[in-house]
Amino acid sequence: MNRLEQRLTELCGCPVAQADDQTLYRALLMLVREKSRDKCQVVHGRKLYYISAEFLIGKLLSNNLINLGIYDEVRAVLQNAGKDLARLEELEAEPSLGNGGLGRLAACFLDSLATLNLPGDGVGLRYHFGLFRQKFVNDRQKETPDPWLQQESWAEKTDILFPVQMGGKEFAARLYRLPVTGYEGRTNYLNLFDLDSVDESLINEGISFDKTALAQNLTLFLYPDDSDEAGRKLRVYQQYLMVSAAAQLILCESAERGCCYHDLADYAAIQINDTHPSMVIPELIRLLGEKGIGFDEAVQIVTDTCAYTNHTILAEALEKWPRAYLEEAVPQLMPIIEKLDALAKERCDDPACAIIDEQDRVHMAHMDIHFTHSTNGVAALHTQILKSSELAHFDRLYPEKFNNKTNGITFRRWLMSCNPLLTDELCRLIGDGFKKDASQLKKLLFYKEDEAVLRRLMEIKDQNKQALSVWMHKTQGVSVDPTRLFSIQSKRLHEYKRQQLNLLGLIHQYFEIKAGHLPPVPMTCFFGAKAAPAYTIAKDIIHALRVLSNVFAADPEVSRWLQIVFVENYNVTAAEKMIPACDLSEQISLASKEASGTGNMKFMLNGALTLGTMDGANVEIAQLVGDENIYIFGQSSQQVIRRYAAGDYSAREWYEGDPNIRRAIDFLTGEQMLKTGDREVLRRLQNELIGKDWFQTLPDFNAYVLRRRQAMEDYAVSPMLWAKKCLVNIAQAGYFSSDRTIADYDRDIWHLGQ
Ligand code: 26V
Repeated sequence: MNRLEQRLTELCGCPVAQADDQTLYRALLMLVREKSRDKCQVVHGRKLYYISAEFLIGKLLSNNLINLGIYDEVRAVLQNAGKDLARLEELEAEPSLGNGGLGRLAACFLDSLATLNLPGDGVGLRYHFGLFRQKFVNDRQKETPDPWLQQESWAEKTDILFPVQMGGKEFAARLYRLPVTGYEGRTNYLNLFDLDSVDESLINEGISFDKTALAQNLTLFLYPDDSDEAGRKLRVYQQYLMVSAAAQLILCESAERGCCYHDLADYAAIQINDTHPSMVIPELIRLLGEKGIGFDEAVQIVTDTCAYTNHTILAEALEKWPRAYLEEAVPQLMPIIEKLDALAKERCDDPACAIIDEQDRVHMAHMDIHFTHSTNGVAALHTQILKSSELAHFDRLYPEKFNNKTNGITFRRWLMSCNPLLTDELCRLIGDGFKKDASQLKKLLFYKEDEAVLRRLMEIKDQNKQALSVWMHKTQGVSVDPTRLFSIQSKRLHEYKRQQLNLLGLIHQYFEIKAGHLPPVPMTCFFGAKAAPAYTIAKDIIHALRVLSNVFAADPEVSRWLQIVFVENYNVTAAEKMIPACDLSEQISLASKEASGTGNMKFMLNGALTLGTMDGANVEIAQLVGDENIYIFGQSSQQVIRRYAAGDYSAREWYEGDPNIRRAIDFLTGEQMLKTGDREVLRRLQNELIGKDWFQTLPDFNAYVLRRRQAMEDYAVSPMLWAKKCLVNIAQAGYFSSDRTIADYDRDIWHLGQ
C-alpha cells in the first residue's frame, strides 16, 4: 500500500475497496484540503484582492487533483480497488456562481494567480443557488433552482464575522474560504461571504421568492443579469454586503501584516471586476475615515489601491443606480458619493463624466474611472473602442489610466483536464513545458507538414466527438452521429451574440437541401445557452432554434444532412465535454459588441477553427493564425459604429430587398414551424427581425452563409489541409493563457509581492 492509499484508507475509515462512492468523494475532498493547506505561503508585500460578484468555478475535484499533481496517482489507486474516478467526479455538484464569461474569467484568474505563485485572493458572495438550472418544457426555457451546497463543500466555514449596516439594520457577514491551489503552485483563497440567516425555504415556484425579507434572501441567488425592479434593489444590497465585508477583510489582513492604513496601497491591490463591486470605493473611504484619515488623503489611498476592469460597451449593461436606491440601502455612503461627484465635476465640467447625472442616477463606471488608477478593457479592439468612442472624454482626461489586458483562459482546465488525449499527444510531440509556459505550444508548428501528426490530431478529435455523442445520449437522450462536422455556438443568449444569425443561416441551408443543393458534408449544429429569465426575445430565439430542430428531425431528406442540438442547461461541465469535440467554433457577434469572448479561445486551443466576425479577441486570433486559418466574415466594427451613428439602418429594406433573407424570415411562422412552435412567440421574433434587428443580423446574413459553406467544403474536400489549420490554431493559442494575462496585470497594475 503506498502513502496515498494509506491516507485515503484512514480518511475513509475503511479500505478503499470497501468504501462507497460518497465516502470516497469525502475522503478525496479532505485529502485535497490537507495538501492545499501545505501549500499556503506567508504573504510579503502587496496582495491582490480580486473582488467579483461572480466566480464561475465549475467542479473542483479533478482540477484540484491535477493542480496538486496527484490526479494519475489517485486514479490508479482507485482503479486498483475497483473504483472509478470519473464516477466520483459526477457526484460533485457544479457551483454555477456566475452568468458567463465574466465569472469564468474570474475563476481562470484565480487558477493563474496561484500557479504563478502570486499572492492574490478572490472575494465574492456565497450564493446558495447559482445561476438557474435550465429545463425545456414544450421547447421553451423554464428556470429552476440549482443547488450546489452539499454536505461536503469545498468552501470552509470560518468564525470570522464582519458587521454590515444596510437599510437601517445591522447584518453579520460570515466568511467562508475555499482553497485555490495552483498548478505546481501556491494556495490562495476564494473568500465568500454569507449570512447565517439566509433561508432556502423562501423559494416559491421556480426561482421566485419573497424579495423583501433581506436577512433571509440576501445571498439566496446569484442574480441573472437583467432582473426586475425588486431584484435590482436586492442587487444593491448584495453588492454592498460583498464590498463592505471585503473592505473590512482587506483592512484587517493588511493591518495584521503591519499596515498603518496610510500605506494601504503598499499592502493591497484591489481589482474591481466590472461595476458590481464599485461601492468598495466609497466604503473604503468611509472606513478609512473611521480610522482617522481625512477625506482627501483617503481618496488618494483608494485611488492608488484600486483598479477597474470594464467588460462591455453596451450602455444598458453599465450600472447606474437611482440615488433613491442608494439612500435607502446605504445612506452612510451617500455623503461620500456626493463629495466624490463634486470632486469629479471640479476635474471635468463635461456632464458625460459626472458620477451623479441630471436624473439623479449614480454612474458606477464613472466613479471607477475617476477614483482608481487603472481602467482596462479586455481585448485590444474593445480597449480601443472604449478609448475612441464610449469613454473618449475620460481618455482625454486621464490618458495614463487606460490600458488593455486581453483575456485568457486557464490551460489546466481548458486543455489538461477537459482534453487529456490532446494533452498527452502534445506532451509526446513538444514535451510538457507548455503546461506552465504556454508560449511553448508554438513548437507544434514544426509538425505542420507531418501527415502522421495531422492524422493523429484528427483521430483525437474523432474520439472527443464520440465521447460527446455518448454523453449527449446519456444525459440528454439525444443521438448524434460523431462522423459529422460539429459546429458549436455556446455562450449566453443575447441578441448581440446573434444566435439568430445562426438560426437564419440554418433555415437557408434547409431550403438549399430542399432544392437539391446538398451541403458538402453532413453537419450537426450544437447550441448551448441560457437566456436571462426576463429577456423575452432571447427566450424566443431559444424556442425558434428548438422548434427548427424538430422540423429538421422530422424530415429525413433534411436530417441526413443537418441536425440541430440545443443542449439543455449549458454550464462549465457541459462546456468541458463540448469544446474538445468541436470542429467549427461560431463567434458571430456583431462587430464592436463582444468585448472579448473567452469561449473563442477555448475552442481554438482544442483545435477548432473559428467562423467569426472581426470582434473582441477574434481580431487577435485572426492576427495570430493568419487569414488562411480562420473564417472571417461580416461588417467591420468601424462600419457598424458608422451605421449606428448615421442611424439609417432599416432591417425592413434588407428583408424586402433580398429574397433569401425574406424566405428565411418568413419560414419562422410557416406551417412547418407551427407544427411544434408557438405562433405568438415566433411571430414576435419575426417582427423583431423585420422591424428592428438592433444588432444588424441581416447585413451579415449572406456573408455568413457563404463563409460557413466555405468552411464545410474545406472540411469535406481536404481533411489534411483542415487538420493543418487546426494545428496552427492550437500552436498559436498560447497567447490566450490566463497566465499571460495575469502576468500582464501584475507587471502593469498590481506589482504583487513587492
Ligand atoms: C450584461 C447585460 C445586462 C443587461 C442586459 C444587457 C447586458 C449585456 C451584456 C452584459 C454583460 C456584462 C459584462 C460581461 O459579462 N461581459 C463579458 O465579459 C467577458 C470577460 O471579460 C468577455 O469575454 C465578454 O465578451 C463580455 O461580454
